[in-house]
Amino acid sequence: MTILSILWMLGCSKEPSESLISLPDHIVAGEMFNAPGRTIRYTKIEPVPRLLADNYLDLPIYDTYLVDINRDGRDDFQLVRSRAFGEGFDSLRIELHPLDDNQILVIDAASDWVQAVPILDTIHERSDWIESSGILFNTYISQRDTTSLGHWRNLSPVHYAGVKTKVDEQWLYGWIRMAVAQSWGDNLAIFDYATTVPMN
Ligand SMILES: [Ca+2]
Repeated sequence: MTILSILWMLGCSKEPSESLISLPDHIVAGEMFNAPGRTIRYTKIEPVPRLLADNYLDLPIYDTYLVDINRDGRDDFQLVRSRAFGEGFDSLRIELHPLDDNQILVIDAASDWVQAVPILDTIHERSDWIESSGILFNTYISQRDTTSLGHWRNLSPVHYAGVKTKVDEQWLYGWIRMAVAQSWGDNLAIFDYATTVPMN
């Protein structure tokens, strides 16, 4: 038996390890329609819910918006806006909470800053994910000035939060499109969202 035929036999004896159910391994930010290798479930929100008002003092102390990204009747992510009062300043924070075992994309795995993904960027497993709450931005407002921290501050209008949900122990990738108004810097709107789904 030649070395070549042994190598051929070794190659043939390899068991297929991949599941027969085909799961897309990424989604492109802003992707709404099915593409080769990816089935997309897209949801547009009407009307656009605004989490924030024109003046932060008019805002409720706490409010939330739930996202059922694959529309199976079970909420997957929660946007939370909370307002707090400190000594000499108020603070206003927008967070993205993954529910159940879901995860969100952050700027690096050691932080909890939610990444603002530009349109057409690929969201995939090699990104940095956390399963705890992440912060879009945190704003401190005093009589003198306003300071914002976070990847979503001072952005051009539309960006995407990368998310993933666990289905049958495998990950499905998704995005949530949001905008931060430039006039005040802290006015967040949610427009639509999408996720990959298993392909039949
Ligand atoms: Ca769901």
